[in-house]
Amino acid sequence: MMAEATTQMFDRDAQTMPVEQRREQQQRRLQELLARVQNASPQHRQQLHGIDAREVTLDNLHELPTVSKKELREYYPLGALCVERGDLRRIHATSGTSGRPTIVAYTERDMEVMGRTNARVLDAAGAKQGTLVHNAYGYGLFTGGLGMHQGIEHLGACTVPISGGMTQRQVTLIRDLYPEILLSTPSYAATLADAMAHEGIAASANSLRVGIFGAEPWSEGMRASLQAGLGIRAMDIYGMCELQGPGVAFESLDSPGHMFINEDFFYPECIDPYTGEAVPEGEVGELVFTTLTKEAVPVIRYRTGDLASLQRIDDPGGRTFITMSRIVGRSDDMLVIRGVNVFPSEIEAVLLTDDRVSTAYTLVIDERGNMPTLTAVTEPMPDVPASQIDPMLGQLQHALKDRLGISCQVVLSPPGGLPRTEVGKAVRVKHWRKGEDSPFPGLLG
Ligand code: DLL
Repeated sequence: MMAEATTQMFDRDAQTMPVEQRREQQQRRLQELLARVQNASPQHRQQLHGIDAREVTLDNLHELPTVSKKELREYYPLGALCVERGDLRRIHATSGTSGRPTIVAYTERDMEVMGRTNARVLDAAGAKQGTLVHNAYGYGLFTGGLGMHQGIEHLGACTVPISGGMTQRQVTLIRDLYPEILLSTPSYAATLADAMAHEGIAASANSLRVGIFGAEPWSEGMRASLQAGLGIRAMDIYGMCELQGPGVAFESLDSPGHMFINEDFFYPECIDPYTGEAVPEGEVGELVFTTLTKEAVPVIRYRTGDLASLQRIDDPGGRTFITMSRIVGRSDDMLVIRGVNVFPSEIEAVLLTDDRVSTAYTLVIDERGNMPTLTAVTEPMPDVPASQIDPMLGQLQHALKDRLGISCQVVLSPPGGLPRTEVGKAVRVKHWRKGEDSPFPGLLG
């Protein structure tokens, strides 16, 4: 399967283009973009004020101001639009925690890029014309479902557009239709794995070969759990609505741990989130992207808030795109517990390397006292003997202290007692504030 995916690579010329030649293409696209958008919207006019677009190159791009989600929100709903409304073909949005959603829009060409980049993602996972793909990303305003759908159709594969939720029906359809590829958030894939185990369907007995998981943070521990629980290769996909949706970067079967960035469309930089300076290759910083060809709502130096590192690798499959690591955290997800910075994904990484606990967990930050404290609520697997529970808790707490540098209490809920993701993204962190009831009555407080 691997060799075939390599020899018959979809969009091979673009994916294997020599780096220097691609840089020229990026340079050309950057200049076209700047010339096109400079006066096309109030957002772009403000961001590019006083800048001579003809002088901007990939080498001095870092001197342009960045733009953040907060700044884009000021142009809600379509104040950053750079084309006529009549040229739009689709609108997506994210719910947004601050009340105002982020609206994104696409022209026909933007849709074509969405299809093409996601066809690359699927191809890198071994999909071909006719491959059956079970698409459990949410359909609707969220970009996941329809964005991947676009890629499946572009590749000529076949979709089961099931969306999220109704897990029982999903298990039945996977059993009856024999899809080879599963698309979903990692937390929903865990829900499906639990449901299949509950039905007595062994991991080796289902038809799935590969899962392409993203849209929320996950860890290598989760990867191992999903691979074992579903009998698949679990691959990472990264994206965000402001850039397009899914399909910004993807792993291939040959490149676990490295996601190729579709950098002919999304030009990446990695900066120190505090100073804004570029960080050296291989070091973790905040990802910043410029959408080189986007027409409807292009972004220039968009600060994603996502922390990862960039690295050029020698890809056995021949792709020449720069790669990014797994997302290690978001600058705004960082918990500061007694002065120590902690990312929820670090805690997941520790919990899920222990296969005596399930993939369901919730972190509770107890903020009722002067000093916040951290508790991880998880579940033992049903087959863990009672005599092992106490030693297991001790080992987990020890491993967490080792990794995080602060204490994290571990509390067990009865097997199956924690909420499972059904639709949307997993909510892993709960803040317990003064005057509020315990988020887990009977277990905490
Ligand atoms: O989540 C787009 C998407 C759909 C990506 C399907 C992958 C698959 P948003 O709803 O705008 O878009 O959320 C974007 O989700 O800034 C990251 O913080 C997070 N995220 C996305 N992919 C990953 C990943 C879609 N593979 C935000 N690992 C991003 C960790 C991810 N976090």
